[in-house]
Amino acid sequence: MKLPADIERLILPPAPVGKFVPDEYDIEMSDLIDDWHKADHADVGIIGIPFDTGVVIRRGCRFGPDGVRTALAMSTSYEPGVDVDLVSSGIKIVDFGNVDAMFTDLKETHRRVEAVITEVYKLGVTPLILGGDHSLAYPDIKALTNVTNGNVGVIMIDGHLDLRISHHGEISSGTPFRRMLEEIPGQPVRPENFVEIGINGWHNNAFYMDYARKKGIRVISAREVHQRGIEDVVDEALTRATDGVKALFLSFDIDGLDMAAAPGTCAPNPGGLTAYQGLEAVWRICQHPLCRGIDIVEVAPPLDVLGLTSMMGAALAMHFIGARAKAKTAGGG
Ligand SMILES: [Mn+2]
Repeated sequence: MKLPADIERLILPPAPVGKFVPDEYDIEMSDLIDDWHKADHADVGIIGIPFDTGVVIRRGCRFGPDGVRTALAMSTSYEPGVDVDLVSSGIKIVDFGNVDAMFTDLKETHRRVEAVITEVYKLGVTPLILGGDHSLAYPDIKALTNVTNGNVGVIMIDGHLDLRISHHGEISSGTPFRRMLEEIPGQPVRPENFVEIGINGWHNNAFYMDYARKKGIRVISAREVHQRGIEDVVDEALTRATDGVKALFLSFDIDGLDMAAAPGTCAPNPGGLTAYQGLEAVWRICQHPLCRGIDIVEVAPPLDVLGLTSMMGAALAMHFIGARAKAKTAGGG
């Protein structure tokens, strides 16, 4: 595959996913990730964005992409619960590396992210984006609208609404979805195609919840997920988000999970989704035939405990790859 030269200059080679205590019958992720330069095509392309200037609380998620890649080294090709084997599915995975982020310039970083991911979409590759802070969801989703001419549905998993107008006049990790609804020129995401899952905790405010309600955004709290079950909630979210759209994007903020599953993040939450609920949401949402990408954001290795949050991020990434493998075998694509 080939990217335009001005785009290739914006990405830095990834730290390779290493080998990890291999059994002769294990196929590890290091065996399954191809060099993108040499690959003819790929189904899934990993892209890291080591950037956390949008964080207003505790920084550290600029180290997220390489934290998750390190944890991916412990992953193999098969998961018994979903019974998918990546090898027999024939799914092709590449790693494009990390976007060359500028810590001192959020808008320039967003411009680079949008440019790189737009070109990845033009190659027909489904991006697996590793953040980085949640401000990046805006350029991630804008890139998809660039290639679909709008008509994108979005499901977001998060502890927080992320619908702020601004933080003291600036773009932050609290503003991406307000921007997605109001600022994508000519082709913003329609509120009725946007669903938030997992919102919880005394870090939100009624003003922005009112905005969500008035706009017609469906907000499903973590409490509602615990009471109804993730399966039912995902069914509802998929019905809403895919109604009349050409493509679906999942934005997964690791702080939508309970702090037991994701302690290493800028704003950990008691009462968030369980690890199972997060994994099951990815599994169900990302098998959808319209699914065109995911970002997994706010994994902050310097704030982590025993590397658990990086492992959680890697497990979500593997469930995404597994779901795309399942979709590929189901759809014959
Ligand atoms: Mn968020």
